[in-house]
Amino acid sequence: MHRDFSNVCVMGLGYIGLPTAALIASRGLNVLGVDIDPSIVETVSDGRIHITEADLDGLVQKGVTSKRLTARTEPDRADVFVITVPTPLSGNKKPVVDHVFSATRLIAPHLDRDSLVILESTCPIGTTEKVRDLLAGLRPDLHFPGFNGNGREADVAIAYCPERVLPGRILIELVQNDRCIGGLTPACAAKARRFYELFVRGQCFETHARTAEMVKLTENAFRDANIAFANELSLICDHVDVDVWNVIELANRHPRVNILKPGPGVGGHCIAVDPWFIVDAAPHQARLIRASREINDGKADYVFEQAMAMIESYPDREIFCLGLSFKANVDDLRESPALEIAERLSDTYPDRIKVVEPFINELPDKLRKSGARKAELEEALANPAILILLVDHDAFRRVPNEQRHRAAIYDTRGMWRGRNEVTRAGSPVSFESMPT
Ligand code: SAJ
Repeated sequence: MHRDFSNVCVMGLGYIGLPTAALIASRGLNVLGVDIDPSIVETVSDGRIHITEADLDGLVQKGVTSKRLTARTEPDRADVFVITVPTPLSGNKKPVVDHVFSATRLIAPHLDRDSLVILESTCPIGTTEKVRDLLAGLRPDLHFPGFNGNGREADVAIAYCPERVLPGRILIELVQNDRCIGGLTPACAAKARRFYELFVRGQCFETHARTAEMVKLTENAFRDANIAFANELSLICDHVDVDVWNVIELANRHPRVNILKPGPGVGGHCIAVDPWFIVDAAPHQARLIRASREINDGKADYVFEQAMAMIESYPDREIFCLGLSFKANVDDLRESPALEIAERLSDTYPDRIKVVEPFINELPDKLRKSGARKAELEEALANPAILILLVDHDAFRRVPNEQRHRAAIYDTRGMWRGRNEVTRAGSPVSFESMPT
């Protein structure tokens, strides 16, 4: 069954590429992981990992030891090429697809009759067709899907199959989640599906590449809009002096209401980014999607201002920011609102900000240069300090009420709502006057 797909080349060994490569290798296929960064290639070749993700270290080590997983800076001949490279946003909120096209150029010389090319990176609508056009230009000796081949079957199959795994649960979700398989032609989709069925237990749904591209963007824009609702609600509740957490808890008892959690904003390389791809493609139509992005980005500004107000009311206290990552229990700082808020506070109060972040060893340069210092949780709890809780890491959740009741707390995640505390998503509250 593996014959068509026995050699797989995964282009990009990041948060998606590396777990995907290791998982495929664990199913008995030979996987070459390719990354342009030699330090990543060296780390993976040693059987180690450069990111934090549950159970990934063991799987990579096993893959490398069994020689099923190798890593290099250049691709080689393979039956399947899976492109999992980043597609960031430019400063003016336009998708940057350059990495996809350079990965495409790199694989072009290694394509053969019967090769399968799969694009997994989040992309603007039409990118899979552009990948095909680029390959067709580079390999005039091969026939590509959707080009006039005078009735001849395409030599190379091309499909768009977006990843949809949640950081922190990547290995579980790579196997369990349903997949959307978008072929440039039905034959491409059918072939890509056979490949995914080697390691996916969820259902695989075949569709057109353009539809699959839109599905991926839709999923993240949907979540962004839902979080924007919660964030806007938190501002409204602060304004009318009502506890938003209580409102959400009670509203969610309605059988058809399920409000997400407000926070300091939305981060990560997906939800904070992908909706802009839709806005870029349809600026006049994507009004709610744009507004959601603006509401979620604006929440970080609001939290920064509220934190400043709290710091001004406790001028003599030490200030601790709890958490920097974009969400709980990960080490990923990309687009993190917590990082942005900590940086802005440290710029405003140089040499005064201490940061507790159990998932990283060193503070990012910008924070260090403004005099911020890394601290342990115990230090933050030792004396009555200002605690600005930015990330809902489990380590923070476990702090008992009696260890924090003397602190001035700004709980942006609604995590420390206890018997003795009134916490808001927006305004700072709490504290030393609370009974023990
Ligand atoms: N957040 C809130 N309130 C909530 C839920 C999340 O403020 O109620 C914040 C988080 O703190 C974080 C951000 O939103 O800053 C995004 O976190 P997330 O856990 O919602 O999503 P990601 O970015 O880790 O992963 C998303 C997922 N997409 C959806 O749930 C629709 C994942 O399935 C995708 O594979 C991933 O994006 C991706 O790679 O596109």
